[in-house]
Amino acid sequence: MAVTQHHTVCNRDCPDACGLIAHVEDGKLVRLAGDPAHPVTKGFLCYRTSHFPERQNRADRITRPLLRDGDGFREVSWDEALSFVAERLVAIRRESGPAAILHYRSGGSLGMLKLVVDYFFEQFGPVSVKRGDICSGAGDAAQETDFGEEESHDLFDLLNAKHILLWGKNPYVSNVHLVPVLLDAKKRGAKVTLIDPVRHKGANLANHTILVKPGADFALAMAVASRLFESGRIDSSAASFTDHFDAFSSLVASRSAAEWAADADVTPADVDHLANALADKPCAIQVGWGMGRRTNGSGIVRALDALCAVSGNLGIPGGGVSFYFKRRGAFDTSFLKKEWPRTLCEPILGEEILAAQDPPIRAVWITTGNPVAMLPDSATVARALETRELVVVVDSFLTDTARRATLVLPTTTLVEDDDLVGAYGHHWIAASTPALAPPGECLSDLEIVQRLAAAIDAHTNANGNGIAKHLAGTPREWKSRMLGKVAPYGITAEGLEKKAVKNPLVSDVLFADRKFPTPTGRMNLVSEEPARPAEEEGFPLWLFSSSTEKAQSSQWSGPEPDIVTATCHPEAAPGFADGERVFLESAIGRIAVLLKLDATQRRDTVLVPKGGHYDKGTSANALIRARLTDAGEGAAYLDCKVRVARV
Ligand SMILES: Nc1nc2c(c(=O)[nH]1)N[C@H]1C(S)=C(S)[C@@H](COP(=O)(O)OP(=O)(O)OC[C@H]3O[C@@H](n4cnc5c(=O)[nH]c(N)nc54)[C@H](O)[C@@H]3O)O[C@H]1N2
Ligand SMILES: Nc1nc2c(c(=O)[nH]1)N[C@H]1C(S)=C(S)[C@@H](COP(=O)(O)OP(=O)(O)OC[C@H]3O[C@@H](n4cnc5c(=O)[nH]c(N)nc54)[C@H](O)[C@@H]3O)O[C@H]1N2
Ligand code: SF4
Ligand SMILES: [Mo]
Repeated sequence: MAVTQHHTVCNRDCPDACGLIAHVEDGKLVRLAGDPAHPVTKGFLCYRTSHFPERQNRADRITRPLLRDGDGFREVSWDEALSFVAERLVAIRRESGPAAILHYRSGGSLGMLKLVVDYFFEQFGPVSVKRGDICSGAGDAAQETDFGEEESHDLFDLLNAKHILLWGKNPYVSNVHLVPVLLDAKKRGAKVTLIDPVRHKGANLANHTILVKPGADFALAMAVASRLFESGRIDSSAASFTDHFDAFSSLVASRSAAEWAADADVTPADVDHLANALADKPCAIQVGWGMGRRTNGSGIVRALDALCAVSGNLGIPGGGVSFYFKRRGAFDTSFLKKEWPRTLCEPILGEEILAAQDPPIRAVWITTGNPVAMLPDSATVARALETRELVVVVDSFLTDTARRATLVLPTTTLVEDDDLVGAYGHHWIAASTPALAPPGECLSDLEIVQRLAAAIDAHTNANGNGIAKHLAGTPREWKSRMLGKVAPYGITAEGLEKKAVKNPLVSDVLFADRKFPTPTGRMNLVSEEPARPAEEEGFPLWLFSSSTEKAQSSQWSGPEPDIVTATCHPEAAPGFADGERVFLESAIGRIAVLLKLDATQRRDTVLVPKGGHYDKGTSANALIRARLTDAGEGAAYLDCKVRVARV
């Protein structure tokens, strides 16, 4: 059989939204490559998606609806599955009101058409939904508070920078298409500094690396600001375009640069290095997403915003403090009213479900998520789902979450996808189309809610006045509907299916006029130090559960490890040997791991992959308490202290 090539876009929860070339032979995905014509993808893909064919072709893919039958499941037809769930949802709505149903949607796909599932639950209910954001809530809140909006400079504006600060970023693993841009910037003379408590491959491309103490970046930023004040290198106009300049100055002056530096466990030379880089404009700050996942995470991002502003790097080409690209900014989602009767806080979802009253949560519908493995405190999330009367999970595999479902509905994967995608690491938008037909009876989330709406209408004798009519439309029609804002620029669904286009609604440099969409029109400088987590007696090591190149959150490409590898400095595990099987214990749980000793790491950290399998004992979230960040209702995944213990 000949191999055909199909152009599409990656919908994974990743900053890069790559153009993909899917190689298909005899209806089977044999290879995935990067689109050479995409300006950011540049013809290459990350490890996890290059190896996606192994996942796509796994024998344990769910291909028919599965209905709970005792401890296991039995395969049922779509008709049986949908009439079962239509009947149950309608009964719960009638008896307890729609707020008794929770729709939880996470990041399994960043496709915009997934919002049609939200729309279904708005039309059917509105039901209860989550609030807050485990991923970027703290940083989002920081930038919205400081600037009144959250956006980034054009990715290629980094080529105008003299200095680039990679603040808590691991580009080789979680943002691989940033690497060529950094290398190009270096060729043009830019100097790169990495600030990260973990020594990773990013250090190879950095000219200077600072292994800051975990969660101490606020103190580090204050140390740098202090040096800038002392040496008269503060932007003289800063007081005119910011609020709280005096309060910020007093906060910086409340300790000496040396005291702040000691608190961050960095040398005065490191502080000088950063102050010099910021003063030698333009200096771009690239803020990673992981650092915000701390109880002081929003405060940390606010401190970096402030550093950018007072050093005069705001609003200039090659400067800025870039955290998140507004990936939905090009799309029209005004069909959603977003008026929900009740919201449950995502980082503490397990407790929230268990505690909900008037009405209690009776049913949970899960779209594009594996909350048992990926939310903190997996045990409580698992218990919350196990004790509901109806749990519906739409997925392609029997995940930790799906195994706790009443009904599992089989769905499409990223190469069978028909959707619109924006990126949170650049400004190009694109549309996916299926490279191949899904196996068995898998349906897209869109088709599932369209069919469910019809089943509900039949059940309620709605006779054409039900909800199905609101959801009608082919994927192409839904794409066109969401492209209303950019259609005047000649952007169409057909066009985007062929070629990615830069969102025409963005500017390459932000706040060039130093005007901000805040209530006062000025930038908001942080003026208080956020509290750091209390020490935990007996648990000396900071647990880093950060992205690994082999997995997209809990979705491994290729074989999933049977045991977690935990990397730490030999002195962090005295008396233990490299390769030894040990326990990692936190205040709430423990998992077995294989120790890997690495003398280049700090002595107070231990590193495991972020996504694992809870039932197999490979998920870090068995150890991590459900705690909120200081703002934005994010999850403080990284404020988890552990110890190494003998098996
Ligand atoms: N391969 C792969 N790529 C991914 C993902 C994946 O699962 N696998 N997930 C995707 C998703 S969902 C997202 S949101 C993004 C995640 O993007 P990030 O959260 O930014 O990615 P990570 O690589 O987990 O973390 C980035 C870096 O932050 C550092 N860091 C942690 N705490 C601190 C701190 O206190 N101070 C400083 N200075 N640095 C700190 C970590 O050591 C790490 O090197 O990546 C996406 N990309
Ligand atoms: N310990 C720790 N935990 C973390 C993090 C961390 O750094 N450390 N990071 C957090 C972050 S940043 C994030 S974003 C979350 C991610 O949390 P989740 O979004 O829950 O992560 P995934 O494991 O990717 O689960 C997505 C599921 O969606 C399914 N899926 C894929 N495509 C589709 C589709 O088209 N339709 C449907 N219905 N399903 C689909 C996949 O098979 C997969 O099971 O994890 C968080 N959890
Ligand atoms: S996961 Fe990210 S880097 Fe990998 S192919 Fe998809 S968009 Fe590109
Ligand atoms: Mo994320």
